[in-house]
Amino acid sequence: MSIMSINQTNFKKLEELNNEHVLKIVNWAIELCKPAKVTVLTDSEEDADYVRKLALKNGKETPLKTEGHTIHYDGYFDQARDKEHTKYLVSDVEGSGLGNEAILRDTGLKEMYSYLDGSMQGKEMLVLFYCLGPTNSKFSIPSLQITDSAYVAHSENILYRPGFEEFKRLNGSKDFFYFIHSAGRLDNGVTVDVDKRRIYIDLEKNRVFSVNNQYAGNSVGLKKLALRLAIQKAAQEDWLAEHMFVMGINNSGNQLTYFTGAFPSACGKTSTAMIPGGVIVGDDIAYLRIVDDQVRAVNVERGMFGIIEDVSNANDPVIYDALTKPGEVIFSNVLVNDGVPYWTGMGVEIPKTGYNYAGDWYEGKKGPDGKELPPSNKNSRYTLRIDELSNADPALEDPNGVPVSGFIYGGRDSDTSVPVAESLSWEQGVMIGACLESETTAATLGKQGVRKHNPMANSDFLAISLGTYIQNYLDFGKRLSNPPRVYATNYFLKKNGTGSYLNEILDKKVWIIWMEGRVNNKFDAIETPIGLIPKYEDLQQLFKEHMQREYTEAEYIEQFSIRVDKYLAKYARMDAIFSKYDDIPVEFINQLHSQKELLEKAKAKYGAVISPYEFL
Ligand code: SPV
Ligand code: MN
Repeated sequence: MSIMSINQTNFKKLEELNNEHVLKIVNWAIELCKPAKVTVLTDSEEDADYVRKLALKNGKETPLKTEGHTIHYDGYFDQARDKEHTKYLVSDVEGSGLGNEAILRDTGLKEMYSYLDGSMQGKEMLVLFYCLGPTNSKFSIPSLQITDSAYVAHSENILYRPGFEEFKRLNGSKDFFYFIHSAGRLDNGVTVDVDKRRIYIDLEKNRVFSVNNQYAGNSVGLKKLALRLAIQKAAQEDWLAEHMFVMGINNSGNQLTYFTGAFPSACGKTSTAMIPGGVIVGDDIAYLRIVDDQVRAVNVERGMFGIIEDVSNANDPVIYDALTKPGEVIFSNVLVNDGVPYWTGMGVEIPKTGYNYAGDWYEGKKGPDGKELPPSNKNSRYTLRIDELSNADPALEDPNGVPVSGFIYGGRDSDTSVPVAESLSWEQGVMIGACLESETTAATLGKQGVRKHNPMANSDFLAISLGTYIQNYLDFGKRLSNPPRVYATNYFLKKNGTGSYLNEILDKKVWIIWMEGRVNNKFDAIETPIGLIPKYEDLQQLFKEHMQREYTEAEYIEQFSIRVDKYLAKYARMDAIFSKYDDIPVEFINQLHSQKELLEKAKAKYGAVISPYEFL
């Protein structure tokens, strides 16, 4: 089959785009994947409905009781991103600076083509057009997705803006990303050959191939696969592509103050974006550019692919409401009983039987590894449009993005970092982001409490060397007369480092409001070696006003004392890590060393643990 054999209606749609590159790619994909049928989708509601129905017809999704809700299952062994088989195709493996994530381009392409060859036999190929970022915006990147999965297409219809009209605006140019995905051979709707799951990123041609998988983090081209391509593009064009939420809050009366935030997974990223009293622009990926000497950000997406575990009416009322009322929602890998979805931590009683990602389920059932199967997978998720949420910010669709006043970096750290601090400079801020670490939790395999280094929470997606990435960040700030403030947060401090948490879940609201006040010149701060920290009186008043709670001076001292020895140990770890790379900017290394010096000096003067009052 070739493009010549697709029917008139579909061919006409492609012709409308007036783009020979698109035609070539589609033709080539058809010849390689050999589908039985090809369908081209435009931005019309009719085409969106075609995809919804197709996902139901071919069993990729099943309707649930509530109107608009469906359930999708990924294979038992296909429940998360496959880091091991996600590789960059490069011509010079050694010189790429990408370590063992890079493989030789020719070798990778040969293997990929062998898996894609005939992968769509007997299946329908969907050709879809999207826009990464708001339409008609200089931030945005048109993207073409070719897939044989109606679930992937349906997810992307929810998560991204339609892009057929964007492709027309391209005027025949090849400045777009493209993604080719096949779920491969299926049994009962589930990928059979997961051992041949491969995700190959072709940095030379701004395209990604993904085969033999269904989990959205592997299959949905526009999410983390596009982020990798965007990181490379951003570094070439002097902007930033970040694994960041975008949110706004107004506590000073005039207008919203916006923050972007990067947190490794399971560190409170979505809940920070969803802080009560704030508005959400995005929860996962942002593009940031300098416009008129100001940083502006757009959400690359218009939907959320969020972790569902522990979403309850008590903890996340806004999301919980969207998940329980009629509206377009895809649930994945949760328990279903009688057409109703259930997940761990939802705050209602979970039935003892049903169907989940491992098939028929009953309480106590064991999985292939001999361990008891939970009702829902740890990484089970919901997919919905942000405008279904009552706190959605209409600025989501602003082609000029929103102005960013501060960047937030947050990790899971039981014994070192204070709950919130503002960096003394952009350069120190970049260092704080690049030194982000997070402790592993029971949620991930392996030992608990091990610190993992995750620069800017972006390390899984760095398509360029760490040194180039850091240099791009430093340069970004230098081009601004007033770079954004940078904040470090830590919601996970424990009593004496091992006991109970020192903060309550919602205390993060106070830290965000403090940041908003700092940006709007409402609060003074105390200068310490690790940055500017809040004054007790300000926090006491904020806790009273927003948490209806007395925040004691003893709590303050415990939380905001500078644990110098712990910080020094952290920076010793960082020294060891960064010295393994050969292209880390000298300016960055100097920053790291002067941070250590500041800490050593403070230690000599005040001791290993320093009360905030010493710095007053
Ligand atoms: C993440 O893991 O950071 C996600 C979900 O946002 S995934 O699509 O798997 O990347
Ligand atoms: Mn993410």
